[in-house]
Order: sequence, then C-alpha cells, then structure tokens
Amino acid sequence: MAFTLPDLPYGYDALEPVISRATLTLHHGAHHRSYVEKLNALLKDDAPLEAIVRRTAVRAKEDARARAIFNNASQAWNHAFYWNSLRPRGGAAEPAGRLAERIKADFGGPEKLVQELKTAALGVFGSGWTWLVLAGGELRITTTANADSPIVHGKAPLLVFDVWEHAYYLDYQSRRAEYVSGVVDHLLNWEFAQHNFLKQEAAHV
Ligand code: MN3
Repeated sequence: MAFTLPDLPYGYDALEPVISRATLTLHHGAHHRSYVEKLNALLKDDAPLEAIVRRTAVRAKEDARARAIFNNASQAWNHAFYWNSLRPRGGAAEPAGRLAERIKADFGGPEKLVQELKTAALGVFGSGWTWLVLAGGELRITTTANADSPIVHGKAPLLVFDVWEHAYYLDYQSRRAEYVSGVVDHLLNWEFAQHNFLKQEAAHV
C-alpha cells in the first residue's frame, strides 16, 4: 500500500494570522506532499512510516538509498506530527494536568519552557526542528537538523515545530523570531502534548 498524505487536522486558513493560508497551502500541499511522493517512488512497503524511519536511520550514513528513504520518510512523519502539534487559536492555551506538573518540576514553569523553546528554535543553524520530548523520564527540549527525528534517538516526542525556512519565509522572510514567537505563544497544541505524555507514562509504568 502506498504512503498517503494525511489531511490537515484543520483548514488552510485556521492558523492565521500567525501562519497564512498561502504558507500552509504550500507547506502541506507541496512540501509535505513531495516527501510522501518521493518516498512512494523509492519504496514499496506496508510497514508503518515510523518503522521505515527507524529502520533506515541506521544505514543512512553510509548508504545513499537508505539516506534518501530516511530523509523523505522522516520528513513525512515529522510534518504529520507538526500539523498535530499546532491548533487553531482559541483552544487550550496552556499545559494542564500531569504535564503541567512535570513542566513545573523539569523547567520551573510554563514561562521558562516557552522561553527555552524560543531560544532553542532560534539556535537551529539552517533547516531543522524544535521538539519537546520525554527522554530518560524527563521532559527536555531538543533540536534536530534537516530530516532528523528524536524517534531514532530513543526520545519520545510530545510536540514539534518546523524551523525550515519554507515554514515561515512567505510570511516573515528572514524574521524567524517572529514566526517562532507566534507559534510558541499562540499555536502550540498542549492537549496533543498531554496526550503524548500520558501515552508514554502509561507505556512505562
Ligand atoms: Mn516543513
């Protein structure tokens, strides 16, 4: 069965004004689509995307074909996770419940976490991703370059946002800080993070 482009969990204009309809249409309809189509051209496989990512990551350094599959499979996975990490404005604006307790314990509170997310995203040199992960039982912020993903480094992602230029250039040109502030302050889906956090906790009891 071929890999498919998942629908966005909201409309193309749902993230305005932080992310415009034009950006989202291009980002999902052209960039994300292209990763899925290239992956289908490279590989016929029934395994879940996550399994393809993990399997090819091991050989990606020395094997050009494995690298091409990894890059497209991981970008397809990362983008699907990114769409779910964002929410139209107006939903739950802050972490709650068990996740909020852990944020207080591991970062000192939501304001500190937000600041650290912004700093990390601005520190990504070139193309990459900024993640909130659970690693070794602790919440951590991590960044990855290009197509790389925490799922191949033993870390469980809770939230991600894209800091490739294609995520913001139409709206902000080189002003990455404005995009990052808009996303972190207004669009992060803390309910999705909480869902991922509780799933991890349940799996490690
Ligand atoms: Mn992207």
